[in-house]
Amino acid sequence: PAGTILGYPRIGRRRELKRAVEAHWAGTLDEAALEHTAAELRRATRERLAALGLGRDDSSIPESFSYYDQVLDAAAAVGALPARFADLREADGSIGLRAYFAAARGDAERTPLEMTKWFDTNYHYLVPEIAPETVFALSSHRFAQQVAEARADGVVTRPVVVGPVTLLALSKPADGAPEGFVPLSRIDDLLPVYVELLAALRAAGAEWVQLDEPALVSESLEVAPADLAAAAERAYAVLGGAHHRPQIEVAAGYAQLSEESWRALAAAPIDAIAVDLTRGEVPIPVSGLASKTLIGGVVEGRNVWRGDLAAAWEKLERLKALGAASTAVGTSTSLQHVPHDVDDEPDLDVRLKSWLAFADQKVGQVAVLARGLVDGRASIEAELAAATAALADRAAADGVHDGAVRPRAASLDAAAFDRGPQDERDAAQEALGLPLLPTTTIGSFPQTADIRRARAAHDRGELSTSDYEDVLRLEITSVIGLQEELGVDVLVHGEPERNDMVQYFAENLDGFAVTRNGWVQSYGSRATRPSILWGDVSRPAPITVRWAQFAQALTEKPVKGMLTGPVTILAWSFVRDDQPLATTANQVALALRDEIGDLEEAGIRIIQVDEPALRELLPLKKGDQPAYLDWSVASFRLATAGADAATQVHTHLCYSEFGVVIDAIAALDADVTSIEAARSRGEVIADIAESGFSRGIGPGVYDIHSPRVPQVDEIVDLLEQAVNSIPVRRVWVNPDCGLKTRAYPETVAALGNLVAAAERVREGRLARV
Ligand code: THG
Ligand code: ZN
Repeated sequence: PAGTILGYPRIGRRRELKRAVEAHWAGTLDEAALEHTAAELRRATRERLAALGLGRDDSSIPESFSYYDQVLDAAAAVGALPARFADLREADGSIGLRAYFAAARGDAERTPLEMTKWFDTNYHYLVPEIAPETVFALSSHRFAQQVAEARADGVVTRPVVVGPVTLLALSKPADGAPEGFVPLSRIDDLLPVYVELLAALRAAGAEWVQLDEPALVSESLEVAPADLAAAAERAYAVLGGAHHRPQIEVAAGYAQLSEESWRALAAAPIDAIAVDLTRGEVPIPVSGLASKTLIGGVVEGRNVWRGDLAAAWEKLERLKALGAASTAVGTSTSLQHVPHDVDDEPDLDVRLKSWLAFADQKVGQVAVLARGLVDGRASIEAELAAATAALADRAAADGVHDGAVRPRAASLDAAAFDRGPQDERDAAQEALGLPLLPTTTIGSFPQTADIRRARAAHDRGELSTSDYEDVLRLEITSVIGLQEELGVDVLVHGEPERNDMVQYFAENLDGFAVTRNGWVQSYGSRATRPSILWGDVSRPAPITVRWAQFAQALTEKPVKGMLTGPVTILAWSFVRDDQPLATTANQVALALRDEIGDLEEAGIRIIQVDEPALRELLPLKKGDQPAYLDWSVASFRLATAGADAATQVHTHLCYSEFGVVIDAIAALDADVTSIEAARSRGEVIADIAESGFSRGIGPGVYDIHSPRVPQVDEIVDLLEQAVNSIPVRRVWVNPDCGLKTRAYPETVAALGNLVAAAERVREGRLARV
């Protein structure tokens, strides 16, 4: 085929899969009905892709469905689920939905697989656990069944499976594996099962298979690029040498394929290589290409911009010059990272829509470029010109360049990024009168069904703004009262007015648009609707001041003002691609800086600027990391440096791998930082102690992802551990993260124990002085 995509959203245009899967989990939809819904969804996807211009019979339609996660799918296919799920297998030993969903979600006796970020995207995959004794055996026929299902409808699809190198490179050693064991060392044991899988796919009617190997682009995995390339060389010699197999396409999206891996794949007995030409360059000439198809990923799979089609065409021409047997067009990654369809957005401005491409529009772009490859550039001149015109229209549009925003960002000096000496701030903040080991929470309190209902009714216009705000006032009053009763030292208003910590700001800042149906899978059945940051960002009016002020008026204790930081606002939105991220981040920072000024004026003395995504956006290529850390830290400093010395600035970071970014965290120069530490508390505290981190620090003392209530003694132990390696004056006491997804009963119990533990440790300390 001349054109294809590496994958398509699988949640459904109206999140049909989420509804069906969650109903199945709740016991209201049986397995047969779930399978039926999933099959209908797959059928609708194939028909749509065909209607958008992919061929029905040339393997250009990918079969990329997943009930939960593609890494779990591959692990299940090769039987690589941890032993604790063994008794959930079917009678014949295969892995059915029961074992599959248990591995994804856990149950009363079994912890689920860990979840972590898929490369530098907002998608989370499940981490397989591999032991020296893990037995690999073909254990699920789903991939082959889906090929046969499509064949029955007259469509020849190309199954998409995470490849063996990436599967092992993304796995972690199972508990109890010997020190130094590396899952990738099991590749030779795994390959025969992939050979069997390929044979099954061929037998089911697949003419091509796509094996996804994005690990080959990363420099941020445990295994070095040269070792990944060596594993790929071995793996594809074996798989390519298999007798009964479909043609093999190896897809390496998300960044530039390492040179070693490029050479290895070019030399391997496979049939096609898909490369990312949006975040990577056209690769260098190498031998081995004359027998292969090269698929140029020139259509971005992870942003929502229509982009420069003529430039994409030029890249394909340069790819052609490498002399492969044939050249095709593709997306840079699976389209799972973008929403379904711009035409499904009745509320979006028509002019903005003309600059956008969601999954369906991107498939259309691939189809156009594919036609060009077959019939020549002249045949697609009109489409190329239309895309160029849309780009020009975008570049010239009001709002994309806002005369009031640019001069301010251009005239910043070093002082704008600097809060001044820490000792002066410490002295000024004494006035807050906080006790030793102050207690606080991260910001959100449980979002009750009542609040969600009220917001939904307000959005639909069925609840007046004043009635909705009455609901919010009641909730805030109750949250403040609860914290006073519990004896928390630094209070929060609980954020009942926010649907999502990024979307809320996007809705209240100029330069952003929000979608109605633009859902993107985050993990499993969960999705977000990322905002679209399309123009210069400014703040038409204060955003959080009113609710902060309302809450502060209810109590003598300090109430924290709660803001989302610039890096996180960018990380969780679709960001304009026509200027450096640093420029955009500083615009957001200036809007937040003004918000902080207004909060101070309203009497708020502690302000938290959350950056949970700081670690997530870290680039895959080592060479790109310093520049990223520079601009991300600078934007946070720009947002916060206008604060008075007496204002205590807090920040919060999620996810626990801090080692790599600890210097950056120190450079944020926040007065107090709270971090998630539940899963690896010892390491986090050691990292902090070792780094000589000299600010206030709150390593979370309990895991908010579980309804379990931590006991006072446990929290006391954790606090003792913290104060033994970090100066006690620096230690704060808080949960790991926001409480939004928890219910009230366990929240009240847990916070009660947290306060009691802080008091006990405090008394012990004072008694010793
Ligand atoms: N906000 C945004 N992006 C994020 C997070 C966030 N990305 C990373 C991380 N947090 C992802 N975590 C989640 C957790 C829960 C849900 C989605 C992402 C979730 N979503 C609801 C669902 O799918 O049913 C829908 C929520 C809604 O109605 O808006 O539960 O916090 N922007
Ligand atoms: Zn968090």
